[in-house]
Amino acid sequence: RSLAEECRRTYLRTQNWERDKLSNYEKNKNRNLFKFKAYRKAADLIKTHPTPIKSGKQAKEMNGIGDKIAKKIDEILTTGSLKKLCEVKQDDEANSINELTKISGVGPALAKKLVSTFEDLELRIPRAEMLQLEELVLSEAKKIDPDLIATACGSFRRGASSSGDIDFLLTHQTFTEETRAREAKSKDKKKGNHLDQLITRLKNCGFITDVISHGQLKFMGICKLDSSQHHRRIDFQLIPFEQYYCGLIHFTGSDLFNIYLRGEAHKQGFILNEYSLRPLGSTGVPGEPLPVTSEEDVFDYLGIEYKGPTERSH
Ligand code: DCP
Ligand code: MG
Ligand code: MN
Repeated sequence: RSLAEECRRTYLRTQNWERDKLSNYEKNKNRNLFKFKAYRKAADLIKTHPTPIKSGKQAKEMNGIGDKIAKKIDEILTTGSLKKLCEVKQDDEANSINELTKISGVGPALAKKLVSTFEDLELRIPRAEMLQLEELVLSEAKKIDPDLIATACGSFRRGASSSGDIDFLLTHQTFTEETRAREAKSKDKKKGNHLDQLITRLKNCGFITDVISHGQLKFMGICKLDSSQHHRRIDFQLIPFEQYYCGLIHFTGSDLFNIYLRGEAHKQGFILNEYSLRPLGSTGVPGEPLPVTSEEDVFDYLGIEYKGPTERSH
């Protein structure tokens, strides 16, 4: 491609970007699809018009350009700029929303929510509120099935006086790795697994306010205890029963404790991760996962004195 062609393309790209500014602003920040379409249509009409537009009045003769846009065209033609466009460019909130919508899976509604709750999500959660959050989730889990196992992990489980978010792990004696694999293949997802059922309940009671992502085994979202409280980040993971206690150790942390414990495992000829504890063969190839039905089991295999969650903060 010639340099001239590159310049032309770059010019068109920036022109398009400017052209989309007002329409994207209406779409993403104000959720006003009517204005979004109106601006986009007007911009297209002017761009494809065979001769340059000389006045708002002339533009108004075209189908799709009304009074308000005609006025803006006059403003641009007489002053060389547009006040509203300058304001939009300086609107940090609108710019943040626009940037977030570039992430796949993040639409304008979620982007707007994330920006409006950003200050909330920066705040730490006092332990007293964590205890209430835990109680609410556990009571909903119990209503689905009294045998559903749910544990609030992370810094909360280590006894921290405040936490950055809520990390919940879920399992059931009947939810094995085999069940998980079968469910992943099955097309019948109508009823939903225990994770789906719990999320549905927590949405229905108004606790979960937003979804960031929701997969077969992992949910990430935003919750709120009641109107007097802040929005909080909450994660759920559904874990096959055989892997639950290795998962519990992993998601209880701290991250530094995990590094320490994995290092110890290595020294003893094992490999420990968030799913399993496996012996390493003489060639360094991991064997089958060892049966683990409690956190203590892991420490026992390693010949290390058991450390409770509150002793794992560093
Ligand atoms: N974890 C880990 N390594 C990472 C990230 C996480 O081992 N890089 C594990 C240990 C953490 C747990 O997952 O304790 C939960 O992750 P969080 O980021 O939620 O960390 P905490 O709950 O410990 O702290 P916070 O209070 O900030 O949420
Ligand atoms: Mg956490
Ligand atoms: Mn977390």
